[in-house]
Amino acid sequence: MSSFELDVLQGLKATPKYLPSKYFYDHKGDELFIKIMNSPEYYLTDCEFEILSEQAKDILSPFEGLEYFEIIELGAGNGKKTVELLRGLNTKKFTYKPVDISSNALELLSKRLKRELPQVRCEPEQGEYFKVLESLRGKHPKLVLFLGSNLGNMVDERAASFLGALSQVLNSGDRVLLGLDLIKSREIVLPAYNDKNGYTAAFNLNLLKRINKELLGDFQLDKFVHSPEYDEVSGLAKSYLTSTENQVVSLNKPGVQISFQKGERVFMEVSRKYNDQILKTLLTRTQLLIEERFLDSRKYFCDYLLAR
Ligand code: AVJ
Repeated sequence: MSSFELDVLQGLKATPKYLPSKYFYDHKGDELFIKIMNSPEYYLTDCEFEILSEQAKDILSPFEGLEYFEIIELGAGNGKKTVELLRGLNTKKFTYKPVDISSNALELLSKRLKRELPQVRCEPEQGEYFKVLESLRGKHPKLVLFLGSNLGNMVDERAASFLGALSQVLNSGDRVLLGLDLIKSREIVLPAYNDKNGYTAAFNLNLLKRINKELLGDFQLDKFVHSPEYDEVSGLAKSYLTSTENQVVSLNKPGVQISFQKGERVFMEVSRKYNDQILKTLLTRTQLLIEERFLDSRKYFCDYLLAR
């Protein structure tokens, strides 16, 4: 059984039901995520783009005097923001190693880099963050980029263990640039996860489509609605798909039937919002310290420079 099949089965048999958001990113999912990032409601990308393009020099200053270093990007996506950061650098001095779960996204990124920064040495690697960590060990000084509030898709416990594992493969003096969306009012956050064009709804429903295709399922997409929620005290944004009626769905690949009650929700994704305190708690059992904060002009988003 593939891990997709196992994970889907486990999630749909659980109470309450859930599906892992890491499976959003098939070809169609990548396309929809780019549409989300380009939506006016999705402020995260604009904020981080502003930070990286206007403060690149300050962000990279710890690496200024070095002869050679590596820039590793976890969950690189299409690299639009990263190009801004790399633009000012002397290309002989570093190698850029983007890592992403989507080989499709890595291809788009390589093309963008060839077009916009043809001199940059780029060594892409396809894989899951947790699984590629070991391969990061090495003696060259490193800057690890983990941008876009990608950490927010992990529940706190998992985020803490991820940061711990990351810290363990780094050497003293290495840095992490961690891009995190900050806690703010629901008037700003909720629309980012419920855009008017319906790209976010389609992004969530696309996972049901993927299950239909790859696990021979018969989900009827018009019988589920996207229902996001956000609690501005805890900073947790969550997405659900809610069943609009009592129904039974078959997955012919594992050969199971799953019943849904009218109004029953399938938990799809957490997008955590942060503040200093939450980050410090996640860092307690790591050897990483907050060295600097880089904010956008609206103070919606923060790129934290962490030092090991
Ligand atoms: C990929 C984690 C940055 O949670 O904001 C966007 C994914 N999901 N809209 C986020 C996402 C729905 C996104 N990150």
